[in-house]
Amino acid sequence: MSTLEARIAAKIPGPDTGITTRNSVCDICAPGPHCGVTCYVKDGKIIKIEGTAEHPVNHGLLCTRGQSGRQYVYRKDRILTPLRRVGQRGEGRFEPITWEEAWDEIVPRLNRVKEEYGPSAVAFFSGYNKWYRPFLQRLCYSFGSVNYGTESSTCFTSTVMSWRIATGEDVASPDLAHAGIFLGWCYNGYYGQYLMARRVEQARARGMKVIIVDPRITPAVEKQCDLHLRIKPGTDGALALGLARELIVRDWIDHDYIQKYVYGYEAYRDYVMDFTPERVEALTDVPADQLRLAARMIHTHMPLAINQSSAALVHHTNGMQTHRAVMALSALMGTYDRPGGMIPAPLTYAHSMAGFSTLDEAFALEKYPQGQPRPVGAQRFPLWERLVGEMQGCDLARQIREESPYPIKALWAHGMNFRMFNGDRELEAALKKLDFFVDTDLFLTDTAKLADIVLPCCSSFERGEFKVFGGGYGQWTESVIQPLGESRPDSEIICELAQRLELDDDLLRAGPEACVRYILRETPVDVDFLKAHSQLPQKLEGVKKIPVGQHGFRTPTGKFELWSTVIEQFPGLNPLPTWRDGADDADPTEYPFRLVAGARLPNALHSRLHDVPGLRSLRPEPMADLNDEDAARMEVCPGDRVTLTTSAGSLSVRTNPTPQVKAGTVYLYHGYREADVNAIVPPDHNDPYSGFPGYRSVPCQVRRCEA
Ligand SMILES: Nc1nc2c(c(=O)[nH]1)N[C@H]1C(S)=C(S)[C@@H](COP(=O)(O)OP(=O)(O)OC[C@H]3O[C@@H](n4cnc5c(=O)[nH]c(N)nc54)[C@H](O)[C@@H]3O)O[C@H]1N2
Ligand SMILES: Nc1nc2c(c(=O)[nH]1)N[C@H]1C(S)=C(S)[C@@H](COP(=O)(O)OP(=O)(O)OC[C@H]3O[C@@H](n4cnc5c(=O)[nH]c(N)nc54)[C@H](O)[C@@H]3O)O[C@H]1N2
Ligand SMILES: [Mo]
Repeated sequence: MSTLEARIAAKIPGPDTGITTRNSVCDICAPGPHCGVTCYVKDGKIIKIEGTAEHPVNHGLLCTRGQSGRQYVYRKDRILTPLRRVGQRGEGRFEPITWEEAWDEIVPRLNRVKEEYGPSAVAFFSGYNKWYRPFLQRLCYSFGSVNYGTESSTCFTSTVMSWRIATGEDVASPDLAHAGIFLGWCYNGYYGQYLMARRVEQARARGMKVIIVDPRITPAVEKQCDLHLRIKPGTDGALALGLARELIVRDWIDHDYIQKYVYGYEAYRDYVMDFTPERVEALTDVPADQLRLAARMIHTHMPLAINQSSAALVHHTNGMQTHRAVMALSALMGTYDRPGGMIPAPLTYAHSMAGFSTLDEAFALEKYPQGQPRPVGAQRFPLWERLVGEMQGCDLARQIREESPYPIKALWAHGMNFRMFNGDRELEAALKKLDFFVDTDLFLTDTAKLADIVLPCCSSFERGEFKVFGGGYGQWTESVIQPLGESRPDSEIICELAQRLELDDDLLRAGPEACVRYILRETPVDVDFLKAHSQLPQKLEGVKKIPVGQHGFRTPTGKFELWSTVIEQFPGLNPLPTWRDGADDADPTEYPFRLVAGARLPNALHSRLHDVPGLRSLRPEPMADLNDEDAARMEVCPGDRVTLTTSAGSLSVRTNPTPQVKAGTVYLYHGYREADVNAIVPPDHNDPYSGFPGYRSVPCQVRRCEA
């Protein structure tokens, strides 16, 4: 091998090797962490990636998923041209068409539905991706429809609702840098948020104590925990109320804070008095003495910060109330909006938080249509409607099927995955019933196969976009390779649809950059400067941040509401953070197990990585994690197949017996084509407050499959 060949093989950049490096971001997971990625490019192809050492978020690190970025971008099912369906829905037979042909079909068909059934008969939906959402939301409203909805019908928004009820803010995050004790409720940073795991490591090194509430023995429990409360899934509300009782009875609470800033304390105190340690033990499996110890640890190691759970805690039919009950502890202990406690943080741009506000929400809502019916899900989940306003996507399948209270006939979707919803087969059937369905994705997914037209979008490496990062950073990224085939950024596709439809919205029609400049117009962010320094996030000088302790409370009473003056207006819903079991009153002889559908795996991100070879090889088949003693009792060996049965049906899957899983529980990750767990999470197993599916405590039977 010549020296040059050796240098090329070693992927060394230089004029002789023709290899260059350019920086981008990984957008495989949530926008908050979006890590900096340095791409090695040769002949227009990415040949290697690594974490960007100078990036202020990941400092050169990448997780298992991020490291697969190259395989993800070049997945063999990437869509390279617009496609028109020629077979039956779901069959997967398409013909390639030009963008012109695609628009020629899309525009009249959307307009026809609008004329015949009204604009709200066209729904606009986004899957997990957040980066283009302000544009999509505005598109929906400019079109005249109220039915904008997203994956956030099942993620994070229930958490947001609970904060809006308590404090009027969208979110509050644990101040790990100053906390004395971290209540890691549903916290397993090593699988779900490795950058947070790092921050917990750093805080522990300076003496912070950690209590973890989790049914499983996770890496976080093994490495970062002083006390593990091994709870029965879906019973967390009882534990939170029991902790509150213990703190009150011992007189360890912050009377001064409560008196000044808390509304409804007396009613709440009376309510929690029933949750004695012994009763809580019977309800949750957490020993009474451990509850007492946890309360004492909180008292001795103040200030208290609590994990902000966007999924595990709120993925229950009692989830929103449970999240309220947990966060109420920050009011009792006086650590909401206090150093080392829970710090309110505004959503800055496209679901990312950078410590300041932009006009992102105002931009999205500016064209909200008047005189339209209520959004999908509003009747079934009225508290959601009041606090969120978007459609609650969990009711979409029902409304398409029943056409009640009005029909939904067309759907414009970006990155839709029907398998994300409980009772997903009903949504699959509903999508087949639509008059017209357009899906935009990178890959020809099973959901895209149900569409009439599929549009190809590109990845974060193939586009430029505005981003913000925690700590007050902004960046305007630049593409590192040309978009594959004829794929395009979603933001451009959305703005072009606005143009093609000739919507009364000059701003959207002017394109993504004009929109971003508009969103940033009241901040000192200099877009031109960012564009000229695209390789790294830039510290944004002069942005307005509210100091800790001065956020106040934007609730009707101007206080932290333990008794909600908003919820009290809704008959049948309880203004206190009341408890009931997430497994409802299922018969324990018929369904002795609790199925936890979807706790995070390090090698998976929802449905999008199951077809990435390197990641798939780490867990080649879907596996149900079962407690090893339960498995032994049922004579189930590692790798044997079991049948999981719920009131919605059965599925069969291989097992992985492990002591990490608590007895009586069974875990299966979601998004697998060949073991679709949401098919057996009943379609009506939802939280009446938020509409969120109860994915994490489904009454279940487990039986060994005979050969
Ligand atoms: N690798 C990976 N990371 C991800 C994702 C992914 O798909 N893969 N998804 C991202 C997204 S969209 C989200 S919303 C977040 C979710 O983030 P998390 O909610 O933090 O993630 P999970 O792993 O689902 O849950 C954390 C822990 O909660 C425990 N748990 C489950 N049920 C219960 C319960 O009823 N009570 C208690 N106390 N604990 C319970 C689980 O055993 C698990 O160890 O993760 C994000 N990060
Ligand atoms: N049983 C169970 N179900 C769950 C959960 C659970 O814990 N258990 N978690 C819920 C939660 S918290 C979440 S967040 C959801 C996940 O929500 P999903 O929307 O199911 O997430 P993904 O499968 O990651 O992504 C959906 C699609 O987006 C495509 N995509 C990726 N990037 C882009 C892009 O830039 N543009 C476009 N147009 N498409 C793109 C992907 O190829 C994929 O097909 O699942 C929910 N469902
Ligand atoms: Mo999520």
